[in-house]
Amino acid sequence: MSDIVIETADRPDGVRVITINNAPVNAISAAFRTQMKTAVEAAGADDAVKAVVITGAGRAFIAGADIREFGKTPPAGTPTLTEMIHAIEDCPKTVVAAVNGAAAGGGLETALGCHWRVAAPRAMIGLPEVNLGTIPGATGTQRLPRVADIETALDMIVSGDLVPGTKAGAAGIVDAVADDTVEAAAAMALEKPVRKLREDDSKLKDIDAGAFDAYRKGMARRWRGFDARFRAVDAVENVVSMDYAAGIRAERDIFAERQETESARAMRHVFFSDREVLRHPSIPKGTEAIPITKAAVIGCGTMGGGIAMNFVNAGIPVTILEMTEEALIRGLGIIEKNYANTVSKGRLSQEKMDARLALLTGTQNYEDLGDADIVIEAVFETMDIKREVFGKLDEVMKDGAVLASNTSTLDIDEIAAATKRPEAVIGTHFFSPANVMRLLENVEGEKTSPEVKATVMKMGQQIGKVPVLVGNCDGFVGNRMLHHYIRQAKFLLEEGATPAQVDKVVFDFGFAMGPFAMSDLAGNDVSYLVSQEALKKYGPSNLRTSEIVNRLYEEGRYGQKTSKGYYLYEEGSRAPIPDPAVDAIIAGESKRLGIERREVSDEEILERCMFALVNEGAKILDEGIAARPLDIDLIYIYGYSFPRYRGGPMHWADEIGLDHVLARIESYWKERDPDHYEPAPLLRRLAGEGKTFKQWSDERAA
Ligand code: T1G
Repeated sequence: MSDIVIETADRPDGVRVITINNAPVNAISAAFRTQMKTAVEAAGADDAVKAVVITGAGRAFIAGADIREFGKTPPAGTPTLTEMIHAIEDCPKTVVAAVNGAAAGGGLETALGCHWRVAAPRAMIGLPEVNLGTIPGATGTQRLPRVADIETALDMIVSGDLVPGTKAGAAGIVDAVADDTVEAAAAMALEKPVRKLREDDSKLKDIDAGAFDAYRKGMARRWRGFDARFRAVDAVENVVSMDYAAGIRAERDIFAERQETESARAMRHVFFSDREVLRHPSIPKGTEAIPITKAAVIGCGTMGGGIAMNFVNAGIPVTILEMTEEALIRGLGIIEKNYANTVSKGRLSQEKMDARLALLTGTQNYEDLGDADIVIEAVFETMDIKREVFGKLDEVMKDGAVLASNTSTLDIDEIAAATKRPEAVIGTHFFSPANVMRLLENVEGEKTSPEVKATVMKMGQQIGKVPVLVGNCDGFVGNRMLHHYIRQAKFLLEEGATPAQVDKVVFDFGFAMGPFAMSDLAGNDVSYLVSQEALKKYGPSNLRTSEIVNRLYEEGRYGQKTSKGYYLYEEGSRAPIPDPAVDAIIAGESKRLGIERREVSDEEILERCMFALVNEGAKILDEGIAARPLDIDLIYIYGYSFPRYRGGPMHWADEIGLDHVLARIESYWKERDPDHYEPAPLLRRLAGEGKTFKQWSDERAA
C-alpha cells in the first residue's frame, strides 16, 4: 500500500480539493495525520488557493482512527489527531468537508474540525467509539454538542450508532445534504466565512445541567456493564462546566483511561471478529456464493415463521409450506400479528408491513417450492420426519438449490443421507425468536460443498444475522457448550446454592439472565424431554447427573408457562420470585444424593459455570468443530448473551490467563465433579506453553 494517502488537486474556481485515499475505508493512520496537516497548512499559505474542500476517495469519507494502530507508537513528529483537526480549523481559508461516505469516530471529528460540512444523503455518520469500549478522543464529545442539541449528541455518542446524512442534516451536524458533495462543498467554501466550532458556545447555554443525571438514569438498564458509555456521558457533561481547552483535556484523559481496559480490548476483538468470521478457513477464497433471490421454508410454527420473516424483511420472497390449511393459516396469522405489533409500537410503517406480507406465499404443495434458491426445513425435531421432508425436497427442488435444516440437535449427515445431493445439504440453526436473535449457526456436513457453505454465510449477512460456520456434532457448538455450563449450575444447587444466587452471579457477570430464569423462560418441560431423548439415545449414565428438572417436571413446574418453575410468577408478570417449595425440592435432591449442603461462594459459581464453557470450547477447537476461538466467542455473544464487553468465553479466558483457568478447573475436577470436569487436553497444552487460544489460532492460520 503506497504511503501517500492524501492527494490534492486545484479546481479552476480556486478551490483546493484534498482527497484522502487510504483504502479500504480511509482510516486515520499516522501517515494520514502528518500528510493532512501538511496539506491543509500548505493550502492556507498558498495565495492561489481561495478555499479548501476535504473529501474521501472510495466508499468512505473517513472510517475513524486506524484501530489496527491502537497501542502502537507513531513515528516521531507525527501530530495527534486533535493537532491535525486544529490545523484544519486554523486554516485561514474556509474549509468544507465533503462527506461522501461513512464519517465515523475520528472521521466525524475531522469533519467537525472543518468550518462547514456537506454530506451525501446515505453517508453514515457518527461517533461509534463506545462500540470499541472507548469514547471519542479527538474533541468529538466537545464538538458534537456545539452543533446538535444535547439529547441528540448524547444519543449518538452513548449508542455509537451511525445515522445517514439526511438525519445528520436535520440534526444540524452537517450544514447541507447533496448527492455531489464535492461540488456543493466547493460552492459553499467560496461563499461561507471561516467558522471555528471550538469558539462557538452558542448552543451550550441552552443545556440543562440536570440533563446528564437524567440521561444516566435512563441508560442504566440497557447499558449495564458497558462502562465506556457512562464515561462518555461524563466527558460530554464537561461542556457545561469547562471551556473547550479544558474539556478536550478531560476527554483525552478519559479516552486514555478507557483504551487499555479489558472491555476495550474485548470489544476491539469483537469488532474484527465480526468481519473475520466470514472468512472461514474451510471455504476457499473466491468461492462463489449462490445468489438467494427466492427462499422457501418448511413449517410455519414459531421457528418457521420467524425464519420466513428474516427473508421478507430483507426483501426476499418466501414460499412457506405447511401440511394442513389450518396450520398454514395459523402460522401466517402469527407472522401478521408480529408485524402488526411492531407497527403499533411505531417501529414499522403499515406500508412496509404490507410490502413484507406481500412477499410471503403459503402453500401445502411441495411442488410450489421447486424454484427457490434455498429451502429451510423447520419441522418437528425427530429424525424420521426430517428424513421424510428431505426425501421430498430432493425430488422437487431445482438443481443447485441449497437444502437446509434448522435442526438444533440432529445429525446433519444423517439428514443429508436422505437425499441424493448431500453436497447441497447444510444446517442453518436459527435461535429463537428467529426473527430477533442475531446468531445463525451454520453446520457443515461431511459432504457439504464450499459453494453451499459460502452461500449460507453470505445469506446470513443478507438477512441481518451473524453467521458462524461450525462442524457437525451433538449440540453443534453453542448448545454443546451450554450443556456443560447448565450441568454445573444444577450441581451447584445440589451442593448448596439457590437458583436466585446462581442467576444473580451470572446476570451480574453480564448475561441477559441466569440459567434458571432462562430455563423457566424456555420451558423446563423442554429440557426434561430433551434429557429423556438423550436417555433413550445413550442409555442411563453411571456418571453424576442432576434430576432437579425431573422433580420440577413431575410437579408440573414447567416455568413461566405454568406460572411456576424454578421460581414463582405472578399473573401477567415475568419477574421471578424465589419459592421455598423449590428450595425444599433441591434440599430433597441433596439428601437423596447424600450431598452435605454447604455455602457456595459467588466466585465458585461464576468459575464453575463459565470455565465449563471454556473447557468444552477447548475440546471443540481441538476436534475442529469450531475452526477458531473467535467463532465460539461470536456464538456466545450473539446467541447466548455472553457480555460483549468481555469478548466471548475464549477471549475472556485468554485475558484471565489459561494457567489460572486450568488451575481452577483442576481443583473443581478433583473436588466437585470428577466425572465431567477433567481439563481439556488443549487447555492443558496451551497453559503449559504459556499461550493463549488466540496465539494457538494465529499459529494455525499462518
Ligand atoms: N480502523 C481499521 N480498520 C478498519 C476501520 C478502522 N477504523 N474501519 C473499518 N476497518 C476495516 C474493517 O476491519 C474491514 O477490514 C474493512 O476496513 C472494511 O470495513 C480518536 C479513536 C466505516 C461504517 O469504530 O464502522 O476514531 O475485514 O467491512 O461495511 O475518536 O468499517 O476487510 O480486513 O466495516 O463499508 C472509530 C469502524 C475508530 C468505525 C464502513 N471508528 N468502522 O463500513 O466496511 S476509533 C469506528 C466501521 C476513533 C477517535 C477514535 C465501518 C464503516 P477487512 P467494513 P463498511
